[in-house]
Amino acid sequence: MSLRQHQHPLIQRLADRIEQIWQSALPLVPYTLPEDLGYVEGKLEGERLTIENHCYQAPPFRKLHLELARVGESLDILHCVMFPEPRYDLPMFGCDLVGGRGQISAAIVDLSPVTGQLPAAYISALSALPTVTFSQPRELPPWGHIFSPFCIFIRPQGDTEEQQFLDRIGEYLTLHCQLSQQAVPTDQPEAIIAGQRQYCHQQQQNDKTRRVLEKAFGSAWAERYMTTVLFDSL
Ligand code: BLA
Repeated sequence: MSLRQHQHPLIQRLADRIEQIWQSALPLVPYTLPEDLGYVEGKLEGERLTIENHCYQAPPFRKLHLELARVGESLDILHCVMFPEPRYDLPMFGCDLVGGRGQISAAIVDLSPVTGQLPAAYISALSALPTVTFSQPRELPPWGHIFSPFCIFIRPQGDTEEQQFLDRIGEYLTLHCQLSQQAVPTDQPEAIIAGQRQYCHQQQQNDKTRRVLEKAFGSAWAERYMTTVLFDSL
């Protein structure tokens, strides 16, 4: 039984959209996660947490990760990160949708640079997208200085904004798949490796994610999951 069919409709649609764009733009091959971490269920003091991972590889990405999660009967999560190979100075595509019972409370998408600034081709392509405005922007947490000026972090209001957010993610992702295919490798990956490490280190400071995982699986498991599956650095 697929978790997706039971999740918030925006999460289902976004998961479908991400996979559809990946399949049409990239030559995907399966990526094997540590064996016990593909599909996991946990229950300690809190509610049951179910996690379903979809993981691939395709040049020039070392890992494409789409994760669907459900806490209890009501909290639904979509998490997606694309990790470029370290020889490519490409941004990290990341998005996270958190919500349930009809309302998405957090919707974030970004193409985050790892060596200071986004490549010029990304800046011009992102700047050329038509402007969209959302009525309830949210403030980034202190660890969020890793995100680019193109980061969108909102609480979407109503069907129109949900659709606009979905479309904007599709645009970021399509553009990223296209531009990544033209990227030229460097023979000096040190700065890129350091940048990806910093990105992952900052994401690991997200206490809201950590707390959900700790409540269901305990703190050692949460630490291992955050550092090997969600944000593994090189
Ligand atoms: C917020 N992430 C959250 C929240 C929860 C989770 C419960 C709080 C929702 C809210 O404030 O309305 C939980 N997210 C999870 C869990 C997983 C997950 C359990 O992915 C995985 C199993 N988070 C990411 C990525 C980004 C991200 C890739 O995983 C961005 C590219 C961002 N999530 C992010 C941010 C917040 C958030 C910025 C708000 C944090 C805050 O307000 O402190």
